[in-house]
Amino acid sequence: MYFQYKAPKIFLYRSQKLYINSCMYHRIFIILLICCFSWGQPELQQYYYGGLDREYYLYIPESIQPESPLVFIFHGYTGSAYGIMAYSGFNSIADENGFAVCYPQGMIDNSGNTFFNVGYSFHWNESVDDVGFAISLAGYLQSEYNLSQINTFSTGMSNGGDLSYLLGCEASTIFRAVGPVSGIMMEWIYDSCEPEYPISLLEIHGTNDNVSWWNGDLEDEGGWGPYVGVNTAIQYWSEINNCSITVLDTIFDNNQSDGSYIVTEKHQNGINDNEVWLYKVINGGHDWPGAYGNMDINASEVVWDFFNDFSLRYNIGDIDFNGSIDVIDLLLISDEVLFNMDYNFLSDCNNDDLVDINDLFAILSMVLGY
Ligand SMILES: [Ca+2]
Ligand SMILES: [Ca+2]
Ligand SMILES: [Ca+2]
Repeated sequence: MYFQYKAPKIFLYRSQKLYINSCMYHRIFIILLICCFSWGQPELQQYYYGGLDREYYLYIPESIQPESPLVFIFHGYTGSAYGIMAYSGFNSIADENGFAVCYPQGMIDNSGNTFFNVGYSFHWNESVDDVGFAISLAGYLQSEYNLSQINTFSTGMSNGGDLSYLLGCEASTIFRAVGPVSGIMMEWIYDSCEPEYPISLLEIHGTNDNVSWWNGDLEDEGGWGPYVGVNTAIQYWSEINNCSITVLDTIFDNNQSDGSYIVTEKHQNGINDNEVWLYKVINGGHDWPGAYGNMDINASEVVWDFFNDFSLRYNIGDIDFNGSIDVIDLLLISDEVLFNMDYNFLSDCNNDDLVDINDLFAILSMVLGY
């Protein structure tokens, strides 16, 4: 079960027949996709965190450059890292664009389903710290594979999208932007969300989503626990980013047999040029567009383009971000070394996790053109 369809039985009061058919269809689709996909893919990796053996897949294109972006992709409730790696097609987007992709695997809950802990009501007794896990793993991968400490992002399907919202709230120093797909903000997350930095956010969501309801579920009728509606969540992120312009548009209805089309709502001109985008899939369901459901767009490409647009361009050694390595940067790093200031990765020219005299000489030689 890959997309939250296998909610506990009490949730199945909505059109059970339709639900089961759509579930079977998606299962067959995913099984076929995985069969075609198995060759040449990364192996499952282990990572010990919070007293647990966690697992993830990491895909790094052969031609990747140092300081390339890192994208986390979290699967849905009862889903798997392998499943979302197969249907999202993110590895080939990484090949074309030069970034690394990490697909963490959720733990198993009391019902025997894989999950990421965002505090669903039936997870009241779960203590798995997926936020801590994501932060820790991001730091490890950045350092181990020389990936960007700034351009690290999170997306995910459904439960994985919900976690991306939570990471936006609680780990905004690690994740530069987040892009939930069919995700929602649990009410407790909405109420407690205070990002250290406001970050850009993209949500792709169907108005007829029968799992993560468009208008939210504050009364907890669906059994996941209370969550706010999509508009409420987008409004919140738009406000914390101080976005002052909203641009509406309709995407060309490329596929007229998928039963849906997409209206975009882009909140722009925010703090640090941040933007908050909503891809509203009119009549769309609980889908990852392009893989299943709406076929007018490829959600994975939209998410990557969004992350790419909001990546910070920088060069190691250009400490003041002005586009050149010069005497000002030399003075800045001298201060950092002399006054033992906090670690700044832009000053760590030899990538040894220290800023010291070696980095000062490295910048000096760059300034002198050696
Ligand atoms: Ca369409
Ligand atoms: Ca500079
Ligand atoms: Ca160094």
